[in-house]
Amino acid sequence: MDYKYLIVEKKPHGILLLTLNREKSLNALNSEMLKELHKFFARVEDDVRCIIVTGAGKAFVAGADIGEMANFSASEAYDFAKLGMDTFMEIERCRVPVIAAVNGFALGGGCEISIACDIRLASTKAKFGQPEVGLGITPGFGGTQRLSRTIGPGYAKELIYTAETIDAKKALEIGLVNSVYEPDELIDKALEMAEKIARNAPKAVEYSKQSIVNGSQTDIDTAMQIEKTHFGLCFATNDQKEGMKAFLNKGKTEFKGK
Ligand code: CO8
Repeated sequence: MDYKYLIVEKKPHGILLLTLNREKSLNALNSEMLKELHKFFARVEDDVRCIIVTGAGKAFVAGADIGEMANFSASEAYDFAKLGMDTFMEIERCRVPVIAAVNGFALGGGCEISIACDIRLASTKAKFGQPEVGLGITPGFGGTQRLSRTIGPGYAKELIYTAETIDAKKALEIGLVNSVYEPDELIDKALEMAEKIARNAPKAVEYSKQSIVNGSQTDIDTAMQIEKTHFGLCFATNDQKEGMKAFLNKGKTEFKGK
């Protein structure tokens, strides 16, 4: 499939490297790019095991496109927020883990897309922030909800109310990113992590993701029920049988995803 703003590279072990590519505007998200992203995440093929998202040039994503938003009516703004939210929900609910390799500015919608991903790795050049209130708007692509759930309400409120930008070191300190790497190491480190994920039983990884994502949005009893259901479903897979047999025979297995 051809995209105007997305570069999709197939890497070994079922890994896709997705580069957001609107470099002249620091990969700012316009409607067209959001629609492409929605399409991409809604159609992840069966042989894919992990997706890495990064940005072309010096930015990851410098936010939603301010030029496009500037003259929105309230209803156009609502529709744009809905498009962004639906798109990021596709990422959050994507069958396979999604790693954000944050290479530079991740501001506003850029920070929001990173927190819709499962894991964030950052380059030392990454900068995070929710500058919206400085533009007279609120975060609108899920930031008020996902940021609190990722780093807790205290830091989320500080970032959103002050509109301040933080560097990668501070992002690591507050748990917004898992690790920080030199810029030229970032993609290799993300690929390394993706390969580790890809070597494990695909259905077990998928069910784990569903348990974490769906369980975090409900009460503890329902969440435990979700985990039990997924745990049980693993025992209907061949990979569970082969994986445990290989352990007991002190061997190894190549998981098939079935
Ligand atoms: N939208 C549109 N264009 C942008 C954006 C953006 N978010 N960010 C950068 N650009 C453009 C610049 O206008 C510039 O274009 P040109 O070359 O034509 O003048 C080009 O990218 C390069 O940018 P700069 O020259 O400004 O580069 P600097 O290195 O000097 O600065 C910054 C980089 C600090 C990232 C700066 O560009 C900046 O502050 N950008 C805006 C960041 C921002 O405020 N982002 C939040 C936007 S609001 C948002 O994301 C809300 C999400 C929810 C929306 C819900 C809708 C209802």
